[in-house]
Amino acid sequence: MSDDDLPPPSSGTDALYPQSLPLDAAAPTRTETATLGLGCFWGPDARFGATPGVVRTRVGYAGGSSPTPTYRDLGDHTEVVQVEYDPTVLSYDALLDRFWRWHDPRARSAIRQYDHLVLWHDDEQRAAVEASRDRIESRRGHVSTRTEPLSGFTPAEDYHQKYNLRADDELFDAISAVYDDPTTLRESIVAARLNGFAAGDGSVALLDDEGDSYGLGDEVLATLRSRVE
Ligand code: MHO
Repeated sequence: MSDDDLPPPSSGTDALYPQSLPLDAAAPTRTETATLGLGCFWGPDARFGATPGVVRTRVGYAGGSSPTPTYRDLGDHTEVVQVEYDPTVLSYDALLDRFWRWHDPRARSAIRQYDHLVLWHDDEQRAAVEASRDRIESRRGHVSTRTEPLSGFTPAEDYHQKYNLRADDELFDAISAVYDDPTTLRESIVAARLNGFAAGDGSVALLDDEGDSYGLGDEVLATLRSRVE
């Protein structure tokens, strides 16, 4: 199962991937993609962004049938985060494990916009989703989380992408100086990590492990450290 087998996302992800920063230039060529809804998409965008093995994140709308969802006119869609990951570092099962831990599967959202849902991309993901759901159900009782096939993904407006990073003037200015195009920023691995650190989801271990490959200099590294210490 690789992204080569998948239909392209409905729009907006065909731009060239960013290359200027070392971690982006060293991106794995083979990635897989998961699409998950965990309520407001700002939070999970940051948490997955700070997860080792996650390559790219983007937030958007999925799980409904209306043709052109926007934040103001969502139709029957739900806020989701799309997580592109390196399967040699992080498995789909490990991602699912986080998904189930990061929400209460028995709690149903009052509005569809914030439903908990996992949208499988193929039969292999479907089997993993159903097995994990059955495990949880047998231990904890009825699961309200929606489990469905993916049938399209519309990227959200630029101002929702890497939302926590956008609120962090110092980090946002540093990466915007390198990637001034919003689509390039959205697809940057470094931006995904910075978004995680901006939200407080980074860690000293992650910084020690890969901070030098962000390529943004010592001052930014010191700022990242201050966001987690
Ligand atoms: N409007 C809510 C959630 C935004 S989320 C992108 C808030 O201000 O927290 O739905």
